Amino acid sequence: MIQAFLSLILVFALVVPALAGNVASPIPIGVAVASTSNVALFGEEQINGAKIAEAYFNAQGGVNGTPIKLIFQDTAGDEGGAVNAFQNLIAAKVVGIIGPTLSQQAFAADPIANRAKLPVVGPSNTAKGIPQIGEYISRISAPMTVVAPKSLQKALGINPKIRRVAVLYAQNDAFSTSETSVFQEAIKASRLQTVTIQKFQTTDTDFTTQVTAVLGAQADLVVISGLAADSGNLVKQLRQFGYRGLIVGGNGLNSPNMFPVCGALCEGILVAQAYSPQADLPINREFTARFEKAYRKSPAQFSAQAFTAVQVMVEALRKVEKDTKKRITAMDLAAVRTATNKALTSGVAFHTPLGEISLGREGEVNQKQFYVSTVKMNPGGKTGAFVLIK
Ligand code: 1QQ
Repeated sequence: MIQAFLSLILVFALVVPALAGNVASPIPIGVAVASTSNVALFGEEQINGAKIAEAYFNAQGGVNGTPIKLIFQDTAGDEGGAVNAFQNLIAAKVVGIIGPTLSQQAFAADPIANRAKLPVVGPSNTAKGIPQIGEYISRISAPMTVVAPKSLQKALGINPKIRRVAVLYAQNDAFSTSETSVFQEAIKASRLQTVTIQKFQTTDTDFTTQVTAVLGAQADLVVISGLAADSGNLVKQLRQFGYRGLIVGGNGLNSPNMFPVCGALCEGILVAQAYSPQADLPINREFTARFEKAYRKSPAQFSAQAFTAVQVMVEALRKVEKDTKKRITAMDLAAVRTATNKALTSGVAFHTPLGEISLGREGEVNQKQFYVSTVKMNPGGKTGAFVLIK
């Protein structure tokens, strides 16, 4: 009896891997973002947003009745971590990957998924050149070429006397170097003078050199391209040393998790955003209500973008079922990955919390609506909010 049972287990062990060509149920979707390191300041928001999406779309029946399951893998903050997470997810037979958090990581990890022919949707990669990594790479995060200049224009609207601009950026990060070149061109195009360009590292905590240069150059606007912890400390030290002018922050300053870093001194930072929790759209009302119930706070951009990345993946899977008239779970994994990539980049409209978006053939996002917000800190200086500038 026991022997018969054991041989049954053996038969299963031999047969099941042979059947693993099909997609599992629930349908596994990989999420490779940072849950450790400094980059977890962004990653935590992404995980929160993705989990809301998983529950929301499964409550709607998932992919025409088959639920989805998000498989989370920590990328930590560097390229090696992202490569590792991607390899683990490919081995876990996911239909696609949402991630990684940083463009710096995407340039290292995305080529691996591209070679394995599985679709990657970047939830927060905004550097130039991301969709061009390969056929299977797309993003729902609008590139900084489109977004960054909007905050600069707002700063000039608030203070038309601005002439002298100090530019600071993290030189060891692909997004930051990409974004600063966009800012620097916009500064030139606005006929402003760049009085100093200062570099730093995303791991820096002491910005005395850079702050001294900004004050010495008598800048009346500071423009920062970095990540959250470094930029937060930079802002704090600028204010502590006596800089009084406006500060424009890039996408790395788009996280409420930066607020505890600069505290009350975060007040007034201007940032352009691809999302507003106030956007009056049916799906955004659903998203914000569920998010607020789960986390007792309002969602910010990185959470909304992670929700959106899950959404486009789910809608692409639904489209594959509709077009092939087959269930995803009755299809071969490789075929599902290729068909899902096609469906993602077919140009169909997705009605998301970010507004209506579509992904072009090359995988680039088309988004219509952007916002500029200013940071308002609460008394006590620990928490705050991005307040929309009309
Ligand atoms: C990128 C970014 C970062 C700020 C995302 C967290 O925009 O790396 O592309």
